[in-house]
Amino acid sequence: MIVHNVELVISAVRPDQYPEDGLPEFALAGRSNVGKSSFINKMIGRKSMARISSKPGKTQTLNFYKIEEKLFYVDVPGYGYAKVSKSEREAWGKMIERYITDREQLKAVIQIVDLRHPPSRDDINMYDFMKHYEIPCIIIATKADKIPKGKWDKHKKIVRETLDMDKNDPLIVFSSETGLGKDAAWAEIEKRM
Ligand SMILES: Nc1nc2c(ncn2[C@@H]2O[C@H](COP(=O)(O)OP(=O)(O)OP(=O)(O)O)[C@@H](O)[C@H]2O)c(=O)[nH]1
Ligand SMILES: [Mg+2]
Repeated sequence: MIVHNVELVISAVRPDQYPEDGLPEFALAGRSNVGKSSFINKMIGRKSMARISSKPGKTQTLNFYKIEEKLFYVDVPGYGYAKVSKSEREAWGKMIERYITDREQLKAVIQIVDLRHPPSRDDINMYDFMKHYEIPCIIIATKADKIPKGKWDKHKKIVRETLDMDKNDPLIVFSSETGLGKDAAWAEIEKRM
């Protein structure tokens, strides 16, 4: 998709603030600092529409980006950020859980993992959570530019095995630096709109 129009419609913390357009929504999930906001920016061809962290934990609300009046990307705060308190973590969990499990417009969760490292315990829990609620998911293994091309397949296999991925779920090697995987990711998204 070639994107001309992007609008941050709302930064929501509660369901009554979610947009009411009825457009399909695609939510980003992943560890804090893994590259969720950078993924959105690359997909829409903007340098800094979604806020990129210099510090982890930057995204605190559900940020609904409307793309071409056709879909929303929902940027979600990352999990596993060590410096948040237990009560903040619980509030985060409730907000995300409510959105993911109750939202009719949610067509898929785009789970971002770091291609360089095996998925963490939190990554595995997130994936299991989606399987439990039967939420369609697209797995993006990002920061591919940081490892040599010759190692991508090996790392991809580790991601698939560690998450114990359903063989029908797509796993796309991606880079927000180079744009690798962008067309493949759009194809998976457009299929689910
Ligand atoms: N080399 C490289 N760096 C990346 C890539 N994607 C993200 N980064 C860097 O990783 C850092 C975190 O990126 P963000 O997109 O802010 O991560 P996030 O998942 O949105 O983080 P939170 O909002 O804190 O959960 C930034 O310094 C990015 O520039 C990538 O594909 N390649
Ligand atoms: Mg972010």
